Amino acid sequence: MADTFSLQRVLETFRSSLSENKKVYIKYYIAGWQELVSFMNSLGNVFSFISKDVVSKIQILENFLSGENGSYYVTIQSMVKYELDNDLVDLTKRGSHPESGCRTLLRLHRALLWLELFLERLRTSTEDGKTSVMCSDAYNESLAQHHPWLIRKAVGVAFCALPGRDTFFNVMNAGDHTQVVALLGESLPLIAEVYQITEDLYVKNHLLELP
Ligand code: 1PW
Repeated sequence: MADTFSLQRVLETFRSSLSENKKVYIKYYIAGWQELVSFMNSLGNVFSFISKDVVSKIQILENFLSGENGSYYVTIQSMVKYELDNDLVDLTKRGSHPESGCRTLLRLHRALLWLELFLERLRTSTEDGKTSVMCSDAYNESLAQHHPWLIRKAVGVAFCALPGRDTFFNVMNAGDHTQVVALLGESLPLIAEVYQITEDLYVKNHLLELP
């Protein structure tokens, strides 16, 4: 991971996460999140409680991937099959498998919808658009319904500290505004596809409400 964030790299990583036969590679999925974490960190301390949680989720998945059963964790599809076949998932309440790969990835998956909605708003925003509003609208439409009141409040405070649209575009390191917008237009369908494949898999296996 390089020091400076680049939107291009995030998108390339998510692109690499999709195999030809529509499997999602966990290695690249979490690498994409790692890039986003470096981005959040560059936005200041107010985001550190958000990035800390994402970092710990990335770490859990990385540990599975590099552990003795790592070969089952290569794709999201193989992980779901392996964990379900071997009763490694707490399905209704947290018990002996509180940090399964399935429930951990579900948290990132829900956050990915937020990201998708937010980037879509940013892409179609006009010069006077406020990033804090785009962020919180996207949040309220997605992740917020999975968060308790206290977290929603804290996330709301963090959003208020977001830099303006211009700074945001610059931090993304992807050229001028037109280029950023073009890059977003090209890549959002990709993030949406990764999201949808995961969503379908989780629906099919009744995993969307994992505790
Ligand atoms: C500026 C663009 C950045 C996009 C990053 C999106 C990341 C959103 C993560 C929000 C995390 C808020 C604090 C943590 C909350 C956890 O309780 C929650 N985690 C997530 C990722 O939603 C649920 O995890 P848990 O408590 O069930 O282990």
